[in-house]
Amino acid sequence: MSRLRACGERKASQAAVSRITRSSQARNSHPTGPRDAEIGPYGKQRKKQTDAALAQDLSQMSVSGLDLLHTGNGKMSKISSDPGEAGQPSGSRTALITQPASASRAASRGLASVARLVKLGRCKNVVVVAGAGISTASGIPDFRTPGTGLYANLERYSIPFPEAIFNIDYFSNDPQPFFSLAKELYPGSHRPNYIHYFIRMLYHKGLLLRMYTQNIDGLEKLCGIPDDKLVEAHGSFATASCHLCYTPYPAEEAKHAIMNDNVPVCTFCAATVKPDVVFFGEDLPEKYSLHTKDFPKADLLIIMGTSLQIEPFASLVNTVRSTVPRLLLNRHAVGPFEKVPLRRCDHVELGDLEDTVRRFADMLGWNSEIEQLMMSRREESIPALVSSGPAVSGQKLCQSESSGPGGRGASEPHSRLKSRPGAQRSTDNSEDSDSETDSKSSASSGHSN
Ligand code: CNA
Repeated sequence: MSRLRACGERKASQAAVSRITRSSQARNSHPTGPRDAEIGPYGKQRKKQTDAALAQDLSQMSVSGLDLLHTGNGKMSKISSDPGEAGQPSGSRTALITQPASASRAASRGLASVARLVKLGRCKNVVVVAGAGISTASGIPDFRTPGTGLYANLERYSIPFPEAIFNIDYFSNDPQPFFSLAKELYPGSHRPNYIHYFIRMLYHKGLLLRMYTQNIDGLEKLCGIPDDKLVEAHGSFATASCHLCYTPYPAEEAKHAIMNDNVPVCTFCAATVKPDVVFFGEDLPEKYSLHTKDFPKADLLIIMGTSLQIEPFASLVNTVRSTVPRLLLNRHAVGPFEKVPLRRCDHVELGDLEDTVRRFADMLGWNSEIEQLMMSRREESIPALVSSGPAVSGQKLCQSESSGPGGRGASEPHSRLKSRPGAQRSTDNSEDSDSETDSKSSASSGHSN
């Protein structure tokens, strides 16, 4: 059955699920949905408080991080229109540096409140929403951090505007900028850090309902978060396919081609193959639709290391129930956390993510367990997160404008490479292995929900 036809059938059988396409547009910072309509002044709608500790926690929530959200003139900062600064309220850096001890204490109380809720056993369905900021401690630059982010260092990719690197039309015309970036991001050369292992510990404790990541570096899987607990919303390098007709292509061969400055070419239509990383305008993986079940079920939402600038991912954070605590751990306030006053159950802890997560783990009493886990994993080799078999067909709901020449008959793919001038095709692919097996087996000691 051709992949396109298969997509059509899936579509028909999922009539209620609309296509979900990645958008390069910054999110609307106003939370949407019925939840907001219910929010009243602080304390007014507090219900079902069953113990004094919880009541105290909730009363502290509304003040967490507030001092950090104001600029010197007491007004809320605006998001800069400069893509390099997007998501960073002006003045927030100064506010962070000069914050009085009381502000710091208020923010830490927020973290402590959430830790207390976890310890009280009130958070058993934790959803984590993450972005590139969780991997900067592993040495992978994010997009938007001024100075170090990829958007500030684009000269080496020779692209006219930052988003071009993930623009499918641009890729169609010239895949080289993305392939240069892919060479840096391909799983295999970076290790998960303390933050990844903290999330893995949530899983190990039986508390992780699901992690939704925008990252494509594969470090979540590498640290042992099992596949069924992970939604890689912007795809991954684990599979590859033709960017025009979506014929699957062996991911391992695509990697070898790209790493050796060759262009992997579709055996069916001769268009360029790309790893199944979701570009702007492309559909998100089918698994993303799990959010419709997960977010209403969540009892704690932790948002880490993301500027919440990319839709539809950014809006996910607005789909938990209004009574559910949302904890933002980031260098600066983003998305709905830029609004003052904060929602009643919102907490913001600003600063370096690894420091914050270490403090959080300390409060939970998990630190030594996490360190031990990291030590044990460090002794293992890093598997490459590229499957050795052919790419899995039907990974996506259905890609947009699927009109590639001859896309209706995905035959068994064979490798065929279009060499760039002066580049040699490498044939040695023996070091790649399937990581999914690894992460599943390594995580098997944990509890699954
Ligand atoms: P982004 O827009 O670059 O935002 C990252 C956020 O994390 C910013 O708000 C930073 O301030 C914050 N941050 C970075 N480092 C730290 C730190 N050490 N401590 C605290 N906060 C920190 O990236 P998003 O994830 O929001 O954007 C989504 C894009 C980025 C996705 O489509 C990814 O594919 C893409 N991306 C992924 C990777 C990766 O896989 N590691 C790397 C670069 C870009």
